[in-house]
Amino acid sequence: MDVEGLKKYSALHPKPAGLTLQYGTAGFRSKAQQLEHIMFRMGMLAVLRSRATGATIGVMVTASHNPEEDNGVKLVDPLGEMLHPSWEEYATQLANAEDQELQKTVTEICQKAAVNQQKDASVFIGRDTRPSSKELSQAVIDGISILGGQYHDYGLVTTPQLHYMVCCQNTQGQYGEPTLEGYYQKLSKAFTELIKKSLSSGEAQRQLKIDCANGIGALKLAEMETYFPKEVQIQVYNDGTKEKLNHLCGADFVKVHQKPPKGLDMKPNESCCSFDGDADRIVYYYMDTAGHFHLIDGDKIATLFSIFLKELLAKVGQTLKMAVVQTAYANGSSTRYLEETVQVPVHCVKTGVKHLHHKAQEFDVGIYFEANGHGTVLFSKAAENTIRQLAKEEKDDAKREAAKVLENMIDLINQTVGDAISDMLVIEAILTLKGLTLQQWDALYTDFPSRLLKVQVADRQVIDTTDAERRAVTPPGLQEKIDALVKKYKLSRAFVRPSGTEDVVRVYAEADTQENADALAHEVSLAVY
Ligand code: 16G
Ligand code: ZN
Repeated sequence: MDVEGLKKYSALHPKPAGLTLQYGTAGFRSKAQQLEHIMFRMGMLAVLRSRATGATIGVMVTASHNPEEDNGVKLVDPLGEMLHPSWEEYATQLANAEDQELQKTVTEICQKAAVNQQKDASVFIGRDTRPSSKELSQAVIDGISILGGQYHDYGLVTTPQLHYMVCCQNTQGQYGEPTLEGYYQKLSKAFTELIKKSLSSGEAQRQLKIDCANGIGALKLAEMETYFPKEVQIQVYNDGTKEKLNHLCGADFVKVHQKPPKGLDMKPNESCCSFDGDADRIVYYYMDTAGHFHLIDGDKIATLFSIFLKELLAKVGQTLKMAVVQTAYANGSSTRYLEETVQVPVHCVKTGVKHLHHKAQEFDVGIYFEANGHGTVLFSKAAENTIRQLAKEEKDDAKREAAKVLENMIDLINQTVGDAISDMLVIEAILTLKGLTLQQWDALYTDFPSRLLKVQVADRQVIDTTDAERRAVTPPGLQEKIDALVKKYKLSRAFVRPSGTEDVVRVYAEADTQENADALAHEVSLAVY
């Protein structure tokens, strides 16, 4: 290790004394001014992780749907997954070491994680459109360089694009080319293959209005224009040329406020969707003729995917195990519909993409979505091989055709992480192939009335949960109080959990009417104090 160089560079990216931050569900997130040292150190950590795994590691500079003034950073593991939990601890340790302890901390991590400091290291970097992102990614580069790592800076990319690049690189091109062109070509080819039959039968062009949250999604959709399937006519709104990132728009805003974003004029029954600030989430919506707003969230996207994939799997006649993974926030009506009507097993896990992704890996076809619109589908290697072989060799026409559709779905879906652009194309393809309107999709089931509140408490960590965050084990007595409140209402449930990204406790309630859901959430929030 170049000790003098490390001293010099860490002085350029000094840690504010006493500041401690934690690598949480979404990596590090904070006000951008507080993150220089974090970025420098995460560049270093990526080098160590690369040496430990012998693979390329990703570093993404973004704070997703958070305000423009914030920023954040996440590491991407070799196959495009989130950083392994065992390394989150090292990330936190390195982030919080005082400047003079930096070298010692790196040595300690290398010992604990058996990192050979002599090995080569390679890191891919990406960033979102925040004004602070460029400079912060420069600090990441400094961190990589000081430990002797190689890097490739992709500059402005969506979070899922960076995940894709890392996966392509580490699978020697099996997943695709690690370039933006490779990504656009892979998606547009699979999409066109999927819908070409419907088009020859005279299907009209699809129209879609997209709110890009004034973020990276707009840039990437513009870049994709030459590749973009002509079958879908898109109109981009909130492209970042006029307004601030995520301000009164984007997937998170639309989901939380259950209303259309600013800057998108919506006529009755027009199809619309919103990306979030780094384009890893998507929600759909429309306004009916009476002017009522209808949100189609991650739960309904998971339902659409499930129906479609289940039908195809039945057609190819293979016993492939399919399941849906949700979190406690999934609307109870979606869970019931999936289990009873679609008849697919549903599993509930803790909030955070890594938990959903991990669980979905247990199945041949694992569909996961958070209600907030982050999700994707994972196909096991065995399932993928079977499907590709059937698509090529199966004698029975109907079976072979179904296998081909599945094969194109595999190529269209970004299996590394939720991806707004890819999910949008999957949705548009399914709606086209099934001849469904947004209204028909929305009508599959009706959400139970629900309410999500946040409560400020002295110390949110006193609340500990179990059963995928659906029950509180501490403080003593809290769960009993919630149980008693839930009993007062029909068709109700409620839970509390400490947020992993804000200093608040979240309270969620469902009940038979909106008034009751509101009342239950309110009463539970009083029990939390
Ligand atoms: C992060 C998670 C998201 C989760 C949210 C919950 C990732 C990439 N993102 O944004 O999946 O829904 O946190 O936030 O895992 P909360 O803990 O504050 O409720
Ligand atoms: Zn995001």
